[in-house]
Amino acid sequence: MIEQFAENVDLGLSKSEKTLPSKYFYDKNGDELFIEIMNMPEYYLTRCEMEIFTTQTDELVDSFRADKNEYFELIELGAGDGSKTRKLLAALSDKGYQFDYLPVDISQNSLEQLQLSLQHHLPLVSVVPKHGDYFEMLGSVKDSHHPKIVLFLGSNIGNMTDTVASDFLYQLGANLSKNDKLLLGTDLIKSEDIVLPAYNDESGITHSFNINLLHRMNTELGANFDLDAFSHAPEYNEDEGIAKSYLLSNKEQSVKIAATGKTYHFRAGEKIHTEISRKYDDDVLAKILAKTDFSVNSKFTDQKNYFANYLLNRN
Ligand code: AVI
Repeated sequence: MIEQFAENVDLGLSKSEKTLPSKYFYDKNGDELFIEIMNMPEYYLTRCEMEIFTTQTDELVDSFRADKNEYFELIELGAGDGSKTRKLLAALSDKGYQFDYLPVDISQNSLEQLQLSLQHHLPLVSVVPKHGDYFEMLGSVKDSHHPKIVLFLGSNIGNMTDTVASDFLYQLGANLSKNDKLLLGTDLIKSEDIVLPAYNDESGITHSFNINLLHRMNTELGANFDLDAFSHAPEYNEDEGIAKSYLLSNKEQSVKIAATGKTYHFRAGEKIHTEISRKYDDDVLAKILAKTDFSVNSKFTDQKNYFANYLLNRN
């Protein structure tokens, strides 16, 4: 795990345009900061998706076209704290569907919290947690032959480039069977005055979230990043509908990383690209789905039309 982290960091920091993979945001500290982000006034995404899950629960359940007499697996990729899914789990359980809930998450800590909270709130729902990253989990999805409904919520797909998203959905489709379903949560393309503050909040939580990546390298890879010598610098291109987060070097500096045995140089003002947060519309989704086995069945949006949950059918 540490070797892979070091390898990924070395690869990213050796490029002429430096990058770091966003999946390393999520250690214990990063998980906690992300929960704070979801509660920030500027971060509308979670509230909008929660509104959809709260006000259209029955419609979502109906869209799955599940058979009450046939057991199915409800798999959630990147489950996080599962608060939205709880609405769905409660409705499915109340309506008498037969299913197991399989939350998949890169964070062992989040999975444990989720399991405890579900045991408390929904003791009748059977929970089978899976620890790992989504890509690793794709193969294991295929091991069972029961019908599957996959949840990929929270705009998590937005943290992939379009090419990676398309490839990911292609592979997910290849591991599913005809008429399995995918519920995909996407943040919709909208103006900069709404999107940018969500990634640049007044209280500086997103700053801490981004800087935590450097802190993590200091503690886990023996790096000597001066955390005050970098700033959080998000950008949003409204035409493309893509937000990007950067860490900006406030001065010319060098950083040593013991785990890679190398020193990395940063120019004053040089940026490290740490995250992409892609926003969607029907056309963007259609292009991403073009080479996959999925087609759009229905679309659920919040009242402001900020966020959409697309129900996709595996053809
Ligand atoms: C997890 N993911 C969908 C979040 C997003 O909106 O891209 C991560 C995040 N990064 C900064 N704020 C939130």
